[in-house]
Amino acid sequence: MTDPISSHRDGEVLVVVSNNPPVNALGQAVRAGLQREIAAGLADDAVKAIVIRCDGRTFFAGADITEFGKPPQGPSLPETLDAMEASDKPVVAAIHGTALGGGCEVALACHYRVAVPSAKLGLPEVKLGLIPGAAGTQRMPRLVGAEAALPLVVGGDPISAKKAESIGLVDAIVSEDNLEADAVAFARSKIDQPVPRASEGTKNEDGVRNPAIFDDFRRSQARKIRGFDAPNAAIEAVKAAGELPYAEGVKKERELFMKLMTGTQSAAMRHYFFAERAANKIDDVPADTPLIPINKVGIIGAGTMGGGIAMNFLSAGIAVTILEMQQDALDRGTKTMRRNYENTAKRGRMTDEAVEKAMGLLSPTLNYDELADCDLVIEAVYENMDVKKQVFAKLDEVVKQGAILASNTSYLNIDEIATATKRPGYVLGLHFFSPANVMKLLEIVRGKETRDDVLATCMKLAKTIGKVAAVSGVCPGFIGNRMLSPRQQQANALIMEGANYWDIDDVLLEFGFPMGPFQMGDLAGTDIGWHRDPSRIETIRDALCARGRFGQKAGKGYYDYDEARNRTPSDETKQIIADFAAKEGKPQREISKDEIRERLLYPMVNEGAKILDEKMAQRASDIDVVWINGYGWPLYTGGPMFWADTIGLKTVVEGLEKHDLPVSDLLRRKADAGEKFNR
Ligand code: 3H9
Repeated sequence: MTDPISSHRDGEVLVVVSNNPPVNALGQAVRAGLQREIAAGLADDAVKAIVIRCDGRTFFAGADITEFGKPPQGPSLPETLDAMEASDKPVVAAIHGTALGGGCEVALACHYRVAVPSAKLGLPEVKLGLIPGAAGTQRMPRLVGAEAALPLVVGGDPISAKKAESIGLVDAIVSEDNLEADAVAFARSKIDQPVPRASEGTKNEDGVRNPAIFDDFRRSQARKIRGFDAPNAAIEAVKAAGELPYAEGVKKERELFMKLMTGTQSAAMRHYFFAERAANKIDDVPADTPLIPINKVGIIGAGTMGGGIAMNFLSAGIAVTILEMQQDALDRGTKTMRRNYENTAKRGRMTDEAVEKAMGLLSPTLNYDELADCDLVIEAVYENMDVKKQVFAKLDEVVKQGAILASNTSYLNIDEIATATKRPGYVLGLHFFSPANVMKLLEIVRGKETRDDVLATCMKLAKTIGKVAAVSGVCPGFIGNRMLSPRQQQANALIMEGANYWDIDDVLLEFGFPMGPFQMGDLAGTDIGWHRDPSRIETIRDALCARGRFGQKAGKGYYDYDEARNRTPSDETKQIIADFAAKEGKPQREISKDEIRERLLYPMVNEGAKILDEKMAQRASDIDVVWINGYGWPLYTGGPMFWADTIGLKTVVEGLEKHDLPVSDLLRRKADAGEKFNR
């Protein structure tokens, strides 16, 4: 293996360069090289200053995550950085790309930081269930103050070079394409001056003067960090930076870091990091498959779904032609999109120009012929096979050859839809989740004839529009909804056996879901798909609708709602459920929360195993990606399949058997062999 670290001289400045593609992760060889070159620079009297920079697309993007969980190999990052900061010769970080995690900590241990305008800096360790572990939580508040450090360390989102300069994290912004020379000139201007060390900074005193900032910040983030261990540890570490001398603060950081590193949350979140990237790869489609250029997208249907889908492309700068059957529906859809953008702008998350730019790319139409030159058309019409087939037959007629035709169906058979066309190879499913402009997941449904270039193009496109994609084979409900179905069946069965419906929601909330199935029903509206005949009562939902219990919008559904939309269990709903159970002769009993959790979640794992066995998902981790991004499965458990691995597949099998629920072949085989879904 070639040495990733080299150095060269520019007069009295030593330039240390890392070349460790793809992201200059700080693996053992990089740390060793940095330590060696810096020690050499410090020992050489002719060297008066040092610049550290990286080749390739980015400054160090962090510690090498693949090394986590393995026996540590020296030198450690903290010791490498301490030796560097201790130098009396100025050390300058020259930053481009993303200085993240350990990379940002390298920059913090340098005496100065210069960055190109497009650079970003951040401490995203919380997203891996960790906190910075190379003194980032101690140097950052001392350099920029606790108040500015909190969002960086606890939130984990990177900031721009400009913002970093404004808080004192970056000393100078240099020209975009002259980084090394500008950094060398900057370093030269600091020769023979006393060096500022972040570890000796005093900005952290803001947290001592006003200790309320920590609790205030925790409160402001409460919803976002519910259930996660790392953000609380991060707050504690930043607070410690004000309360403890530097060396003790570092010790405190290490303690917190090690506890998180050896816990299941971080293991789960690291699993997810790689799962998301693996999901992007299709095993039997070569990585160099040529892509179909997508410059113009057609959307059929301007309702909530079609409009939301369209916004993804508009926001990414891709022209969209949106088609409806009636002018008023088209106008309504277009207006809603504009209103959504304007609301985003009002919240300061988009400029007015960006709103106009996005809307300027939209062409509403009532005429199919205007879709002729689209490179991709996505239909988002009513979920009915005959309707979908008519739409696809029409599209096949009018849209140019070589264009991709996609359905947003959430459960219909893509292969059957494809038979309505003479180009089944260009047909696939692009299943967006509502609200489609917000939800991260895109299930890409691969038909039996879908071509490699069509799939590869859509995978790439997903990234362009900021989605997390996972490929599913053709089966009813694909990966996500197929696994939702047994959970819903159990939820319905449980309430008929005497479980409180609010206990079912609470069990899922306690597990970490944002809401349970009955809250979800109320949010979406219990009247979705209702036949609208109050005298025909065949299900609990029919009974709720017959009494005007349409959900949150009516102030009552499964629950009663107050003005602030707080829910309380409803006596009327309890009676409706009790009457149904009595009518069906279901004996009632008390049902524990443990039983509820097992009966809701284990059948999902079982269904996931069947999906894997039938090769409807490429790998178990793809299923985790679907459930985390599309259905609110808590990230800190790693997704259903990783969670099953952590509690043990034998436990899952025993639980299913205890409740007389089916166990799939694959699940049983793996449990018997002591195996896991994820390696
Ligand atoms: C840390 O630093 C802890 C310290 O505080 C404590 C030290 C004691 N390691 O995302 P991409 C791989 S924790 C190993 O597709 P992009 C990635 O798996 C770390 N591998 O590219 C992928 O591999 P493959 C804190 C890594 O352009 C390839 O690189 N840092 C690492 O869309 C390309 O990645 C972070 O959390 C890594 N650190 O985005 C930053 N990073 O091609 C994590 C990436 O085989 N990284 N890989 O699938 C990122 O956020 C993005 O990768 C980045 C580039 C924004 C840099």
